[in-house]
Amino acid sequence: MASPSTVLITGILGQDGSYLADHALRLGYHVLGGIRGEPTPDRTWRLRHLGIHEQVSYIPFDLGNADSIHTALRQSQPNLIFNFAAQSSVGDSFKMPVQTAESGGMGALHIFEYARTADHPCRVFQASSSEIFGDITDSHHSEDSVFNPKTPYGATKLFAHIMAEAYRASYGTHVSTGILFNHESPLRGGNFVTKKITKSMVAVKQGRMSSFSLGNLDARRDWSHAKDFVDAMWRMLQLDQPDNFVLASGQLTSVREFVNLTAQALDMKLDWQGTGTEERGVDTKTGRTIVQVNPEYYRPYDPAQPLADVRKARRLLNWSPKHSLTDLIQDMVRFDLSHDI
Ligand code: G4F
Repeated sequence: MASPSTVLITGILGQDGSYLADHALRLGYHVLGGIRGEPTPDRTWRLRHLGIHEQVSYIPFDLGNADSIHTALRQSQPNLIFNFAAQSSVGDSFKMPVQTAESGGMGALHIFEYARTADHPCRVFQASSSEIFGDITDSHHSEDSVFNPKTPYGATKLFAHIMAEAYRASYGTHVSTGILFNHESPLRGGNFVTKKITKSMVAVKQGRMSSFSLGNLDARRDWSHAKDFVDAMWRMLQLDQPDNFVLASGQLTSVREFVNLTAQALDMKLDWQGTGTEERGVDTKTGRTIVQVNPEYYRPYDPAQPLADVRKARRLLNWSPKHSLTDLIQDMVRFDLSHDI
């Protein structure tokens, strides 16, 4: 029987998994990382950066394989499970809808099923997503808003979200979900727009790159620091009653404005010229084009993100974010100035 303080984290090698592992270790928990494949240095860089790689134990865990999931859970008997593992890129979900659904949908269901049948107390956090809202239907979107996803990623996340509710209602299983708006950090993967921007702008500043391309500059997102979200997720599993919670800052910012704020953090300034695919961001000091638009990065469907209503999380979790968007960008830029990851 595992110690009563075992936390199993799926997706521990990603941004949220790494920060959550750090949080749990600081609180004295035994942290197990469920991973597919080997914990090689190139895959464990986030845990190494946080200085916690040696303190984490790994267990084979393949979200696309039911036997692997049940074996890992029976062997480790965790008391808390944080389920982050999934194909997490909305953009990539258009290219691989089946894998997205298998890992993100059925994988989550097997975890809930373990928690339902376990002979020891087991609480689950399921990473849900603002992508489950789909079209904007309210002035502010809360846990009770209409869910109408249009992307394969959003549809998959909604399946797991509703299953979590079904397990709570039908069996009393302790599964909470975080309806997560965008959350970023220095440990964010380079396939997401924020990291692409900070990393590219730093490379331009350091003379290692002359320009880079983005897709939809008008897309607006609600960006928070991942560290703040991890704190809220932990609080969710401390509640007696499991529930759903929207996590967000409540503020929308465009991709173009994120570029401007990154430039500001690097003591640069851009002048935007042209429109549509001809739009470009020009460095006001050098007159050189730094940012271009490449329609290859447009998505088949890119729904506008709604404004978030975060009152429930603030009230019931007694949670408030510690980082502003400026703090987040400064943190990312500081990291990118000294690391090429
Ligand atoms: O950074 P993104 O790829 O994040 P996206 O699609 O909003 O998804 C993230 O947030 C969701 C929660 O809201 C999570 F569920 C999900 O797992 C993930 O964490 O793209 C943000 C926006 C999009 O509108 C995209 O069209 O940026 C726009 N964009 C413009 N140019 C770009 C680019 N996105 C990427 N990845 N790369 C570009 O060059």
